[in-house]
Amino acid sequence: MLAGCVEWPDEVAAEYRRKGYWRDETLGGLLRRWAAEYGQRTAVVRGEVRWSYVELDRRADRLAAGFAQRGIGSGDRVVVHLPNIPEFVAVCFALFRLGAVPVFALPPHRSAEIRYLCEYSAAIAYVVPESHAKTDYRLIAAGVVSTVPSLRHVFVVGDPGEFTALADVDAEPAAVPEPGPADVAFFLLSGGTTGLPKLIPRTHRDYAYNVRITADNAGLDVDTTYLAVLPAAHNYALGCPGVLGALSVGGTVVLADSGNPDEAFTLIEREKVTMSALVPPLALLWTDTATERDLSSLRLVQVGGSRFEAAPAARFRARFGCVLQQSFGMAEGLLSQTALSDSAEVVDSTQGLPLSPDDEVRLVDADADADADADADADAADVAVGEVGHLLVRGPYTIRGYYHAPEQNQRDFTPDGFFRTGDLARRTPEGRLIIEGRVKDVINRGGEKVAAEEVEGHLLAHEAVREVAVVAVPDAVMGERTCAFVVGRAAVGAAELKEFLRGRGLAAYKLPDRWEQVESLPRTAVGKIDKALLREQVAAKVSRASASSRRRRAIR
Ligand code: OOB
Repeated sequence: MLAGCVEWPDEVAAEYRRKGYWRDETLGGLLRRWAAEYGQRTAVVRGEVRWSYVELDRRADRLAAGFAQRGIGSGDRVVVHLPNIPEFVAVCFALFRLGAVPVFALPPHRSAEIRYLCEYSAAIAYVVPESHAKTDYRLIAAGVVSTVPSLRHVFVVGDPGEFTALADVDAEPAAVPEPGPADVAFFLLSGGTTGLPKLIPRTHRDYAYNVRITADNAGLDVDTTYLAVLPAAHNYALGCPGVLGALSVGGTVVLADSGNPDEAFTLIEREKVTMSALVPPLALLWTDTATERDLSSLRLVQVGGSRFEAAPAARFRARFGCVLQQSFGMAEGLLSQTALSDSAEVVDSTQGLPLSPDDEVRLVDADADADADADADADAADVAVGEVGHLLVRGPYTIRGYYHAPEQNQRDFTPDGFFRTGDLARRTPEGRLIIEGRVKDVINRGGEKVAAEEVEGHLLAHEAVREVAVVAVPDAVMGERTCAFVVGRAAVGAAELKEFLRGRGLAAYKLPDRWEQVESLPRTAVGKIDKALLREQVAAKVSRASASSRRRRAIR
């Protein structure tokens, strides 16, 4: 295993193998098997581009040979920053086959996130599109390359400018030493629990299992056409069951740029899409968008990433007449989803059951661990059925530690290996989970995670900012948005601070939606910033404002 990663204990690993969860397979090897089995069936579609399984397999081999020629091999980290295009899939499998390790950046990330990921992972290569969403990614690359010494290659899909065209990374397939099932296949980015987001090492065998159980639970088969509207670089659309799940059963993956109903509905009609996965704001948008398109092929839609309330869930089912599957998941591992056979009531109001019989889920007294102390959790009592507790988990596809993060691991994992998710949940008598909130310092902006400390750190770099606290404010569509409370040394406006954050290369979704200029920040008894109070204050303000605007509308 890669240095800096935490392994499952030997006896636990042996048990997971004995039970057949972990098999002697790698993700690169699986594609070889799928290509042999599904040959000329369509694997990947984007616009006019259609690749069969054989074609995808061949491209992965040629790319792998090309990467190998350039010195990329086993254990090397490669930051992959691609939107939903076929090259994303080919690059992933090429790297999997070499045992090189993709680090999955999300399309909206900008130079601040990319520099951090490259430095953290000591990446030797960075893969970008020429441009996407009106942004020239070669400019991001140019800025990052000049400051990250480990970066030796930049590969560009499209016109490479000063860099190397991915199209030129092409060579006759050659035998390369392949990784083993226990090796790290790729790194996902955590949404953050405390501090800056961490890298999550997922191994070939644990992720192959992740894909298998989610594909099973969603009933995928060769007739599945999966529409990827969320970034394929995110766990949800990558393998829960997502792109890899659809490929694992001989289905077809249709790659979309976004969940925009115009684009998505057109693709559903044209490609006879049977399944997709959405975050709640997109599910609301789809529900409320009238269309003449024929969407009758749609059989299953998963919704997750943030809380999907019962009322919009019921409306969604009524509108599309398809099965809805609530998904609660995390890049660190655990997945809990409703089943295809669950009643409407269960689907609308729970996040279903953890998917593996060996997912060990604990709900512990959340007050006992208010100070985020892992040792406290290990001793904390489990709450009674139906009561809300802090969700801890351990299992065959949940990591035992973040990459190179001993201090964070001390906080986020109990001594006996449970991951402290930072989520608050309760359990029904049948064991179904209902996610009730969270203790981690993260804002869940409609499924996009914003680590408060990350944004605060950037704001504190502004000379006029003395103190700052970023908290969640409730929002009807997004669930939550971000609010920054700022104590200034000098007068400084929201517009200037936003521009400042953009200038530092922060992804747009992390820019605070709302700003509150204050004289000071409230403190708790131990002197920490009282974020709970700030959240209450801004929530009350927002609700007063919306009540008075409702009154104004009523009077008119
Ligand atoms: C998914 O993964 P991440 O890593 O972006 O975010 C994980 C966190 C969870 O710890 C929880 O706080 C929140 O997102 N979350 C939900 C939720 N699903 C995720 N909160 C409430 N209700 C839900 N249904 O978001 C993710 C990964 C795989 C599948 C689905 C979602």
